[in-house]
Amino acid sequence: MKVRTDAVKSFLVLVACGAMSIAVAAAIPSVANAADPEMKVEISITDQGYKVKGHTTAGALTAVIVRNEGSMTHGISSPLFKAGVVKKEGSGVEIRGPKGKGFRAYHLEPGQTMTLHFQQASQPDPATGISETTQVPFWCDIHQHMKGEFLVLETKGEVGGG
Ligand SMILES: [Cu+2]
Repeated sequence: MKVRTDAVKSFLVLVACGAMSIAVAAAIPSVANAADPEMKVEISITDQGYKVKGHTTAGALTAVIVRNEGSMTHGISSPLFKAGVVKKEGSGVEIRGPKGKGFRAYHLEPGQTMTLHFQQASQPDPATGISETTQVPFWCDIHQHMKGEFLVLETKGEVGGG
């Protein structure tokens, strides 16, 4: 009887080890994904307004990280989020327009963070064919005096040396 118990025990140990190596193997691809060259723009919100760190380039996938460091609910809205935001992660709530149609804003409670994965294509001037650096303006739909922007740099033919 004792021998049989030991056999069951070592079988269980083997199963546990197997599960662990599967877990380790599964963790490796996500570490590789985190190293993807995604651009980053950080927006912190206080009750006074927005603080923006960073910029992005046209066509680049960008993690726009929004933090509400204020004491009340704040929003962030931009016409360019409608087409540009491919995915939202974190606590933000999407606010729809009248009758639940269309995007209006994202709302964030105090202390919350969300990430908007954003991408804006090059927008060449139809007359000249030249693409220029553009701005993504945004504002708080709750407190309309709160405004900010980040830049989308055009890299084609405009980058200086060095
Ligand atoms: Cu606000």
